[in-house]
Amino acid sequence: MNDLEAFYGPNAGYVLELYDRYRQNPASVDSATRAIFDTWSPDSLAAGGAVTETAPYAVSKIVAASALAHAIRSRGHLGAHLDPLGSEPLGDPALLTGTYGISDEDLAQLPPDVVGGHAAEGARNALEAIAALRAMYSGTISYEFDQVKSPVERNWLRDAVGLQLYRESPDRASYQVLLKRITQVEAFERFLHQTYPGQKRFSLEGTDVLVPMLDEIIRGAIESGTGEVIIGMAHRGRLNVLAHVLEKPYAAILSEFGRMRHEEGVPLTDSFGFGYTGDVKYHLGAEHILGEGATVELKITLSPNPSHLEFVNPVVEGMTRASQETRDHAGSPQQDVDNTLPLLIHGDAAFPGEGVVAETLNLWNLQGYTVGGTIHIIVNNQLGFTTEPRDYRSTHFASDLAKGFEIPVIHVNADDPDAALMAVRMAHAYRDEFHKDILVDLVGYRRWGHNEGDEPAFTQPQMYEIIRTHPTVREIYARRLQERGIVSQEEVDAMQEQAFAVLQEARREADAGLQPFEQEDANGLNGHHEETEQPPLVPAQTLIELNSELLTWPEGFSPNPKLARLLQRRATTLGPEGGIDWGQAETLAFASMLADGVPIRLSGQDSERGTFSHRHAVLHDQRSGEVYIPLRHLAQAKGTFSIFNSPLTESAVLGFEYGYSVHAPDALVLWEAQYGDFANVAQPIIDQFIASARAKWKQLSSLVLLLPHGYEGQGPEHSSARLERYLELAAQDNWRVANCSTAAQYFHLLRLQAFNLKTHPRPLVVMTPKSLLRHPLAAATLQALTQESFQPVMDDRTALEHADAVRRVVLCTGKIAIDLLSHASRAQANDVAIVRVEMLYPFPAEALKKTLANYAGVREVVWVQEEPLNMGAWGYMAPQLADLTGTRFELNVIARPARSSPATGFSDLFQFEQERIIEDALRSPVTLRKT
Ligand SMILES: Cc1ncc(C[n+]2csc(CCOP(=O)(O)OP(=O)(O)O)c2C)c(N)n1
Repeated sequence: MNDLEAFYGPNAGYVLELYDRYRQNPASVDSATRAIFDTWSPDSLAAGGAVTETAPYAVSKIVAASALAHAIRSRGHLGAHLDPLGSEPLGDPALLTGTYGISDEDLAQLPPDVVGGHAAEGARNALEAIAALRAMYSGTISYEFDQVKSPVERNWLRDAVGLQLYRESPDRASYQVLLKRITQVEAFERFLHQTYPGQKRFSLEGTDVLVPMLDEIIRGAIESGTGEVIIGMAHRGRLNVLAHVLEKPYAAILSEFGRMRHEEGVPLTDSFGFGYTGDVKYHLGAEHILGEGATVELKITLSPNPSHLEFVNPVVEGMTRASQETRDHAGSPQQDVDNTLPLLIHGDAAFPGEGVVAETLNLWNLQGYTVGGTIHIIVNNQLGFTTEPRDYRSTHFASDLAKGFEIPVIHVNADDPDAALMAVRMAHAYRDEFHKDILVDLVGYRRWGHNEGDEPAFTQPQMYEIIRTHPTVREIYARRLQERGIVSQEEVDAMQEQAFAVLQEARREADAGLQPFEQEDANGLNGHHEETEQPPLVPAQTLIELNSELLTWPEGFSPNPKLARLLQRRATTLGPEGGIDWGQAETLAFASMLADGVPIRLSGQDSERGTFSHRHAVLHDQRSGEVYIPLRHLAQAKGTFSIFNSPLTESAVLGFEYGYSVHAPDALVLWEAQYGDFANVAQPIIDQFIASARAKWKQLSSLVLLLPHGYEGQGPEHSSARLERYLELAAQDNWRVANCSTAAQYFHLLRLQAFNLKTHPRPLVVMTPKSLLRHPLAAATLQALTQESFQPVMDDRTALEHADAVRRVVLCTGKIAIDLLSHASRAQANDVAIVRVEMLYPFPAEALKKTLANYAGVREVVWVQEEPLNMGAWGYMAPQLADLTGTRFELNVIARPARSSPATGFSDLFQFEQERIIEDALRSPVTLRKT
């Protein structure tokens, strides 16, 4: 044979490439191929000849077998039997023996080594080794690892599969325990189905094995000494998880079905007064301590969840990070990723469809957000409500999105409980070993409609024809165990009878009202709170010391000289001349809180420097690039300081910070929007969590939202933080909404929020300024920081000097106040007082009343805002001001006309309108006192 191409057929190029690799490094090919190549001589190849009479034939077969083995390892999932309903896998020619020009007979002639790896161990020939490989990669479990870039991880994963490290060989009793568990899961659903027909429960049937999978993860968590497992999941199977994993008593769940009313015995009005309005049962969270009081305890937390699918993901990640960190010391928090395990359970339609999933996956390796890996499980019932995969995702697998984040994927058929447990054991071990995310795609089906009132045959007639006759997970597993002589029919029946008997008993209890389930009110949600107390004043000397520490950098550390000069100006502003700007006031507030022992975490886009270059919390050495964070080096600090530039993401980052704040009630957690407008990208986190979680779930948070806001001619998108939306959502004392006009007020507001962390936790929404960041009229003095406190309403000091002359009180909030106060025509407007409403919600009725009482001759109250009439605070203020002013004064408004877009893109129009607003506001009142 002289023609290599003809001899080796289509594999010739591949063989030569392998041979080249072998010549450069013999270890780079597997041992069987190496043994063949050892017999080759480069000269014979150069001459285009065969190496020996027998080797070339063997080599072509060897290479073919080796290529087939490689294809099975990397694409076996395309041929795997994942669908319990029996649909054909996608397949791939690369998985077919014939594609390589060989047959099973050829494989049977070859040694198993040509397949290599662990599949070869124990096999008598290549055919058996390939069969073993197919069983590993294309059975009821299969894997996708090629997206993992690290060879160490890939080898670990291949070994785990090849050695079947996580396939346990349970004893008889363990099989029976698993069957019993699956029986409980099924019985629970069946019992609810029969007892409360048509009531929504979002049955787990078809993916019943999820519960034993969670059991297995929890068992593993106990073994690895994990302190807490935090679970995020949607509606599907949630009641089952609550009952069996969180051990919420059956009777409690059944009584919720039976009663469908709010807390028994509590009059509705009282309940609303408490601020608690509750949620449907399949959204509720729970906590459970396993082994309570024993030496090893594990806390299991199921986060409450809104209907909005997948938005709980970042919240769980944030809770996890909070649970992993200690913060009671100076510097940065100590994180122990082994302490807390996050577990996210997704829907197959929601996972590829909801953008917040990708946003959250992107967090896994970011220093500010990593939690050392999350175990993801897609409960894949192959339908999203009535929508089929071909209509809801563009990729073949529901899990494909995860591959872009280098996350390994394990697919498993939900009718094979043993394989499903193996999948989670392996996932857990990978997470513990590499501290990375991993995903299990649990492929099952949905036995009923989306909810139990739905008729699925309307839309999926063929699928449901199959499901109707498809045996349940329990039936299949019971039969399998019976066939293997592990259980008898009598034992199977007894398990079922017992499971139903327990449920019957629970129902009796529920009907008798013996066990109303009420989670202990650990959050101390207790009625309306009048905010009268202020944090203690910070002594001037303390602030002076902190300020000088903040401006002292380590020996040899050299930040940008221009920045250093700018910052060193802060050394003088605590003197009598003042000039403490917004950034400095914030830093001093933070420093004083750290000295009080309040840990701080702040994140947002470019927040380390600050979008408007005003913060500079992180300094960069000009030569080494090293960073120095002064707030981490304060001698007096008793709490940690964290600050992170976030990814360009709003939903996931805000959700994360919200979760962090819930789980770290000791810390002041702040999220800063680049511009306030961008917060609406995270609208579900605001609506579904921050604004309403307290009322729905008694979940408490003190998260601070910093939202740059103010009309400065930058166009429609950088002017308004949509203040109106936060005010519209304000009720039941759910949060505070503030718009400060001075650095001192901001200083005091932050300290007030920190002060209230323990006694009165509520989120705080702050409109933060842009032009006021360095405006002289917004700057503070040391005295204002150390001798004053937060004022919900700021009176007009100048007007007070001639209060009797005042006829018009202009009420306004935020930056427009400074525009009015600094306008040229202000000097002539002696009869106008400019009063600032700094805390918009809770509405400062008392403070406003007192302020108005200072102006005996006032005839008109005018609300002045830069925003269009249909935006800003007017819609919220109007009825409350009307109540306040009654018939004594005329109540008017000055604003831009109602608009659909918040601001103009034309700077001349902006100027014109702004001028008009200010001049109208400062013009002498024309209205007459009403009778
Ligand atoms: C953000 C959001 N959009 C729409 C819905 C309405 N919805 C509820 S369940 C569902 C289908 C979810 O399908 P999948 O993710 O596969 O979960 P499954 O219910 O099948 O377990 C839809 C569209 C929702 N709850 N949340």
